[in-house]
Amino acid sequence: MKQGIIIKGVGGVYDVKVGDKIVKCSLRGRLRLEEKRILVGDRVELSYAGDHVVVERILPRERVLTRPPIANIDQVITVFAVESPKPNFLFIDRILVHAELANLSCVVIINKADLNQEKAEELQRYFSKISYATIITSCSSGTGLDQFSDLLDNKISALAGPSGVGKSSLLNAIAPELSLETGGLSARVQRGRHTTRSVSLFSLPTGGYVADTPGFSQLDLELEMETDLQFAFPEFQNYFNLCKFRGCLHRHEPGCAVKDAVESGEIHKQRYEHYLIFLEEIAPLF
Ligand SMILES: Nc1nc2c(ncn2[C@@H]2O[C@H](COP(=O)(O)OP(=O)(O)O)[C@@H](O)[C@H]2O)c(=O)[nH]1
Ligand SMILES: [Mg+2]
Ligand SMILES: [Zn+2]
Repeated sequence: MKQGIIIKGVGGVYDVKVGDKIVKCSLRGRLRLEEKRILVGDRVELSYAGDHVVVERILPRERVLTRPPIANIDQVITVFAVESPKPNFLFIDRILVHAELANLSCVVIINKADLNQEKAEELQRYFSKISYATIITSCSSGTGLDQFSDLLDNKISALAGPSGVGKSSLLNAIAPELSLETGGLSARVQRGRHTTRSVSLFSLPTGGYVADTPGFSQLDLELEMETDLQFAFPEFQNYFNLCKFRGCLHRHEPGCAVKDAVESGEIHKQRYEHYLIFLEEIAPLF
């Protein structure tokens, strides 16, 4: 029985990557009845009946990202530009937090370095300090593109970031045969036409798969408790056990080691402010 990976699904027809081919499949009736939602990234077993191919079985999933829905995802890659558009740090943190809560490893790409190399390095220091792996790239000069390509090698990744930062350009640079449209406008037009945005994976010649996503505009956190949010901020880890109160939310509690670390500059004020914004979203004070 052949195995493949679902890379796209529209109206009950699935594109499955099998070896180096893409095969159109439908689902075995039994699977359709089970209503187990099949996701891009799912590894499946196929059976062949003449030229008709059906998905027989979905193999057990490892990690799942729920928004956008991708099975067996290995990493989230946050992309932004040094300028044009200016980095939106709240949006970047939203993506990072979302990935952390899904227990996914996260890499930060600082693109358009050709526009301001100094700023790119400053941003790299900022994110490295929080403990994120970062890559400085430029589609114009070619900086960092080999590293970017290596990062995607043999993995399933989601590229997340706002429109215009160069996500499609980065993918075109390492896999020209994708010939993705760039410039941002076309993507917006397309979104207007299809109200439900379905995610699909691009298959890379080097063996990886990548989803080009607009980012996570909503932070619908699947948290058991509001005390879980602090775990999504790696640089808080050394402090929150030192807070005076167990269950400290690092908001207004006295003897808070996280707030002290913000005061002394060990934790970046902006990150703490974003923590408070997210906390307010999941656990409003009033
Ligand atoms: N200067 C510069 N422009 C870039 C770079 N990467 C992409 N762009 C430009 O930024 C615009 C948006 O790129 P696009 O790939 O469509 O961004 P996306 O919306 O994130 O997919 C396009 O006009 C690109 O030519 C870069 O590294 N440097
Ligand atoms: Mg794009
Ligand atoms: Zn605290």
